[in-house]
Amino acid sequence: MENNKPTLHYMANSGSQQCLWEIEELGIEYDLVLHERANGRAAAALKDTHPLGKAPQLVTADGRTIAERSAIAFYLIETYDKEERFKVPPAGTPGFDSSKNDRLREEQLLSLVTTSLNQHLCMKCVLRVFANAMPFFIRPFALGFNKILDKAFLDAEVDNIFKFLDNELEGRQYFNGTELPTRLDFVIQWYVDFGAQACSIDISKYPRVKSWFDTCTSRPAWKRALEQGNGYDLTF
Ligand SMILES: N[C@@H](CCC(=O)N[C@@H](CS)C(=O)NCC(=O)O)C(=O)O
Repeated sequence: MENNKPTLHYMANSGSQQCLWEIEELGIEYDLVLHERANGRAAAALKDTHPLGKAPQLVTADGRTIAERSAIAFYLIETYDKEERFKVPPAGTPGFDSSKNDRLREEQLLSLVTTSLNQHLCMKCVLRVFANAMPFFIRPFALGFNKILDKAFLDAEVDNIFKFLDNELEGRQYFNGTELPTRLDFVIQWYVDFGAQACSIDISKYPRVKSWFDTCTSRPAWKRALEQGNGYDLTF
């Protein structure tokens, strides 16, 4: 497909919203293919465009399909942010402390949310869904087991990471200390939202994270993305 526009494969109620938000921030022309979930899972059609069969996927203007939000965020900024509005300013930019906002810190934060935070959130979420799906006479035991696991292990891990993220936002509106969101914000926003909506994490306990979250979701581009997509509700 070569039509000079990228195509975003968007699935309802998923992290596709963050890619659409980024595209709307960049203000580029794009095509959108909306997929519904099939019994909560990825629509089969998503396998037609990429063997992993997950959403989001971005088909570039020259026909390459990219999976993984973080890679999509990287590609979009590298390709379309010609004025470098959503990039981390280079070292030496007046008024910008690049010693604290370098690529290494960015990699650390991306890895933290995409691996450590993600695995704990997914475990919390899957265990809860599993317990709720149990026959009624087993359910209280399964829910009790979840509570023990949450208390003994998962909640403390998640809390530690959220506190770390909160500290990383000290004195800054966005994660890189920039005036506009960068790749870090586009990627991290999903994990925070997933935690808040799907895992009932009270983000008001982390005031800087809460304020950053509100700043992100009050941006006109975020709201336009919500209008363009076919649903963004992560509570179930
Ligand atoms: N690590 C991937 C995750 C992709 C992924 O698992 N997407 C979810 C939606 S947020 C999905 O397609 N779920 C449906 C399924 O697994 O069947 C990314 O960051 O893009």
